[in-house]
Amino acid sequence: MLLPGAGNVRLVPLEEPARIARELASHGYTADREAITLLARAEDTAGALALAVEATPDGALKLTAEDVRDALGGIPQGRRDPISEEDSGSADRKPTDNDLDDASATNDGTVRPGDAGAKDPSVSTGDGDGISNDGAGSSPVETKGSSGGETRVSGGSEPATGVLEEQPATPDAEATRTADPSLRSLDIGNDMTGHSTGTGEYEDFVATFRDRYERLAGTLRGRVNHRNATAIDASPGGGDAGMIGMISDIRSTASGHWLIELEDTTGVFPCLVMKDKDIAGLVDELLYDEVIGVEGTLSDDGGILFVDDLYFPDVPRTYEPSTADRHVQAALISDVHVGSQEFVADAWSEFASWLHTPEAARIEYLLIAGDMVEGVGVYPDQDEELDIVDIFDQYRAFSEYLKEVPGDIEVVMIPGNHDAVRLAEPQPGFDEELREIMTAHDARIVSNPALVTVEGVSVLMYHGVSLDEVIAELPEGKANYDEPHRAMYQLLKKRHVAPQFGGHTRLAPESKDYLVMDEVPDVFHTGHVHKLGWGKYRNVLAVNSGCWQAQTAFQESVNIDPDVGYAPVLDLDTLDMTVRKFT
Ligand code: D5M
Ligand code: FE
Ligand code: ZN
Repeated sequence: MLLPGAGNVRLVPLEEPARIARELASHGYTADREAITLLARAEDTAGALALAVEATPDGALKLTAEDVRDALGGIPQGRRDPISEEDSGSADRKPTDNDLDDASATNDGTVRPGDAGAKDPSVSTGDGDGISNDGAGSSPVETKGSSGGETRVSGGSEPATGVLEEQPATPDAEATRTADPSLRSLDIGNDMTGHSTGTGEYEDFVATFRDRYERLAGTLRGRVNHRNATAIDASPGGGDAGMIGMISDIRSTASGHWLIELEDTTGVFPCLVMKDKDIAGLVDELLYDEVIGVEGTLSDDGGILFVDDLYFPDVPRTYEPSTADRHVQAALISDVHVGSQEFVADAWSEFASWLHTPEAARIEYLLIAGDMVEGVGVYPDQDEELDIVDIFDQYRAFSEYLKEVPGDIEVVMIPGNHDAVRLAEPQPGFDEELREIMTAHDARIVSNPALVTVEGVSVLMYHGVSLDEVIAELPEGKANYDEPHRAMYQLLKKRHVAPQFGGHTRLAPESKDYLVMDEVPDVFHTGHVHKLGWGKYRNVLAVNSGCWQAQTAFQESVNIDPDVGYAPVLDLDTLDMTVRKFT
């Protein structure tokens, strides 16, 4: 199969790179895309492969383009084409006759690598930096990609119906995969791996919640005219009052108003939201243990605060996300579930193959938001659907699949609820034994959640177990499985990835609450609910990334229809999203 839209340009068949990658994987290697491209284009691929493997230094895990060139030496590279010339365009390559021809035909070496927007005017390049709505009302319809093409959404605002643009799968013919590691930057923040302090004692939880309160209250202090619970309690009735607190209880009164108990470090104070107030419409999105601010008036006896205004820590309306200063992309995926009978290996391999094509040349980062494997004993009767029953074997198999991904892509992984780390959040990154199994890619293995800054763009990666809870607790219109990004908006508003304690989401006590969003992320990336959905909340891109596991028996029983085999690709320089479907 040729790449669609390749025209008269001869490209490597899509299957070829993955086949080579698998072959190399069977020898224990992962490989740079450039190395694989060179092998694929060698006249005798099999022979070149064998030579390259032989020539690779003992103990090396990664086959580089340099290794391949060294191994191939004088072997003529008869199947090269202009794109491959650019593909192999590292400065220190050994030129061949073909190289020279191609160089003169296509590229003087000064052209800025391909810009999809420039190639195809129908593609939005994300010029709109406008502030999108706050997630209420207009919901995006862009929750489905299309088979065999890509779906683009502009980087500006949360799109209304019809803003989707279906893209023919035109290769970015100018793309030069520079893959220059010196241009890359990847920083990890909020990684609690190796820093767990909690012993599970009651006092530890107190410390965690105090820390949560202090930090989230900090985001509200400037906006809310507040006093602490004890001070309000001591004041005479009447007059204005405001408080910042953690919600310890919410209940409706006999007359249909809402009584919210707010707790701070000094005590608890009852606040009443009258049912006829506008803000009463916000009560149904409140969760226990989130931090909010209120302002209003005290009752005559001073015993209750009548709420007029309610504040969330929230994302500032004027928030301006950072962008990369070069055209580089990250693929955002999750929920691979290797080891499950429903893991869709074909879709995965098609995705991995595609990553080797020029179209994907800009993808230099792969972020995986948890559930690498299916795990064991995660849900009742799960074992009946296991393809691989041993957890370590599952990670071994996952590692093999990961080897199909180009070796020059930086991989970042956080765990999910199916992974072999503690279930309570924050979850530390994989332990040594699992890292040992997954060494092939030298992936960055960090905690769930973690703040991953890629070329200046901060991506909050969180697996997403709390999304089930948000969806269960909030009305359908504010959070549902078909629009998982809307549930994510709620977490952004609360500036916390898993506010509610004691429910579905298990929380671990730590001296610091790692689940607080101290900083507003530029991108919020989750998975878990196995649905694809994305949109912008006050300029923050929320992406829930679908899965690689077909519907399980349980999901069928509760009507969860998973979005399988989608790869959302983020332009780091514009924060535009492209979604590609693999089946
Ligand atoms: O969960 C994928 C989605 O399906 C997530 O929304 C939870 C839900 N799910 C799946 N299996 C179960 C069972 N057995 N009970 C409750 N909810 C379930 P993931 O954890 O990624 O498999
Ligand atoms: Fe999952
Ligand atoms: Zn999950």
